[in-house]
Amino acid sequence: MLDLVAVAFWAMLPAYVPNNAAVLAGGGAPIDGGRTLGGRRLLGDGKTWRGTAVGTLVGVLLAQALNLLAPAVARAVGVDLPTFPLAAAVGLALGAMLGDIGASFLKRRTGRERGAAFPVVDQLDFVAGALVCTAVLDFAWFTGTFTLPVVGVVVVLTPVLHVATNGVAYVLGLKDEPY
Ligand code: CTP
Ligand code: MG
Ligand code: K
Repeated sequence: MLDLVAVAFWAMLPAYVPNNAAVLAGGGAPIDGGRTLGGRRLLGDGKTWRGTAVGTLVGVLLAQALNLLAPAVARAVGVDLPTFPLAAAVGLALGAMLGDIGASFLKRRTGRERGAAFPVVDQLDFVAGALVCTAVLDFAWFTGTFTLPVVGVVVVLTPVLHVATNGVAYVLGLKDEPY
C-alpha cells in the first residue's frame, strides 16, 4: 500500500506542480482574449497564456529533476519509482493545465464566476487532464505506470493534497480562495 502511494505521488508530481506555478506566474493576457459565449466569458481572466506556459514548463522541468533523483529516492524509500520520458512529462504538465482550463470552461457554462468553487471538479480536473493527455502522448508509459490500483490511489490522494496545498497558499496570501 505504501508502495502504491509513493508511486502515485511521484508519478503525479509533474501534474501537481504546474497549477501552483500558474498561480504564482499568472497575469497578462487571458487565453480567451475576452471572448464570451452566451453572455459569459469563454474561460475568464483566471486562465492566462503566461500562467499556462510557465506552469507547463515548470512541470516538464520538474520531471527532468525527478529523473535525476529517481535512483537515490527509490533506494531511500525502498520503492521502484518511474522516470519520465519527455512525452510523458509534457502529457502530465500540459494535461494538468488543460484539465484546469476545461473546468473553467464548464464553470462559466454553469454560471460560476471566476474564483467560484466547483467541488470535486476543482480537485480532479487536472488529474483527468493529465491522465488523458499522458495516455495520448505515451500510451505504453501510461499503462505501465498508471495501473488501476495506482489510479485508485491518485483519485483518493489528490483531493486531500489539493485541499491542503491550496489552504496553505490561501493562508500565505498567494491565492484568493482556499480551493
Ligand atoms: N492561472 C493562470 N493561468 C492558468 C491557471 C491559473 O494564469 N492556466 C492563475 C490566475 O492568476 C488565476 C490563479 O492562477 O487567477 C488561480 O488559478 P485558478 O484557481 O485555477 O483560477 P481562478 O481565478 O479561480 O479562475 P476559475 O474560476 O476560472 O478557475
Ligand atoms: Mg480558483
Ligand atoms: K482551478
